[in-house]
Amino acid sequence: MTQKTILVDVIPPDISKEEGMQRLDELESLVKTYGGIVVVKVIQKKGIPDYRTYVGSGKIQEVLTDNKTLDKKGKANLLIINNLLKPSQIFNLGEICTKENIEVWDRIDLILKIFDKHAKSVEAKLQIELAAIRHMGPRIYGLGLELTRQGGGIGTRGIGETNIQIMKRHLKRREVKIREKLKHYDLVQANHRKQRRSKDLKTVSLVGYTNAGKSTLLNALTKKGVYVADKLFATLETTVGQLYLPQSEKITLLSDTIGFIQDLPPDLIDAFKSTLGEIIDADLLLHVIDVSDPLFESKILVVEDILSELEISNKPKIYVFNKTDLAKNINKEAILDHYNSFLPVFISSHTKEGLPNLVNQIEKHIMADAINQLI
Ligand SMILES: Nc1nc2c(ncn2[C@@H]2O[C@H](COP(=O)(O)OP(=O)(O)OP(=O)(O)O)[C@@H](O)[C@H]2O)c(=O)[nH]1
Ligand SMILES: [Mg+2]
Repeated sequence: MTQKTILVDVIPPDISKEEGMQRLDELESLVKTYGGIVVVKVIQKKGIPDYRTYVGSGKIQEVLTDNKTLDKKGKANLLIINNLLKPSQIFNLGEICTKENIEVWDRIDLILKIFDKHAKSVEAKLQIELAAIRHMGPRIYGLGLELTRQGGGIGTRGIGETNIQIMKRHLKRREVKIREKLKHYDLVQANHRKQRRSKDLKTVSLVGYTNAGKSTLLNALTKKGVYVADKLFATLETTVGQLYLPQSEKITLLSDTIGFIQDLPPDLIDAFKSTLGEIIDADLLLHVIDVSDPLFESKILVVEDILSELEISNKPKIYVFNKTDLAKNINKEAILDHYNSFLPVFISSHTKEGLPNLVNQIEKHIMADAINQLI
């Protein structure tokens, strides 16, 4: 069944209406990637989110009442809040919305559902399951709290708590098992990387916000035919291609992996460490930026925050401003000036403009690195 979705975003009062709409547009793209349809979009400006239901309860009632007036075809069956909610807030909202046959997800639920739907490798599936346990687990523990608070009769409370204890133990055991399995993949990949190092192969990793054009760039620079789409999270796995460096006549490896997005909790990033291993071990990062996106500056900061989370913010990197064919009115001088320390280059992965210069910059870096290691 197609999910007909109501989107709600709670934003601080100082965020402009325009930025608010752009946040909702991103959420809508995520819903489309998942295969759902958006029927209503709501923004609530609120300094502090509601303690019980995150969105103010008046607002929720208003949304539900409006939904009732729609005909059967248009009625929503899913409500997504564009934020990270506390377990009790999801529980309370769920209590209100199930009466109207509407399910409630937060932003991370949606991202996890997309990953789950699109992941193919066993490794990616394990990482997603781990992330889901880390994200959903506290809801079950939180539910324990809810039941204790609400439980009238001693008997019912006892039963509720016992079930929750069983569930909690089950999830803990599953988490340990998944982590063990993932360790095996970590080892296999670490061995691959060791072998490459012994062959003196350097690795360059593409990083960036989702949809920036990382996979398109990988395809333009190597013979890999990676899946490219105007969707968020088109890539969920790591691909490594070979890049020929013409001056030194050497090969370097270029890897592409999952993109980043704002509001990813550290637990989720941690679950994906196995896929992100390639980035963590890379000799050089190419931070790919969609320069035609009006929000590109704030997206650069989101990516930098995640790199810090992964403890690799100090790795050598080149800022690659992509999609110049779509961004005719940008002020290149100002960008060059502002991001000067990250050796900014402008490219279009579509028209291939700027690619020789990018390869040149990569080669300079790799060769300088090799010379440094000799000294
Ligand atoms: N016009 C134009 N479109 C581009 C360019 N580079 C990529 N695109 C388009 O941007 C969209 C996203 O490209 P991808 O390469 O899938 O982006 P990605 O960064 O790998 O995205 P995820 O894997 O989802 O994180 C696709 O529709 C591409 O065709 C470019 O230089 N110019
Ligand atoms: Mg991709």
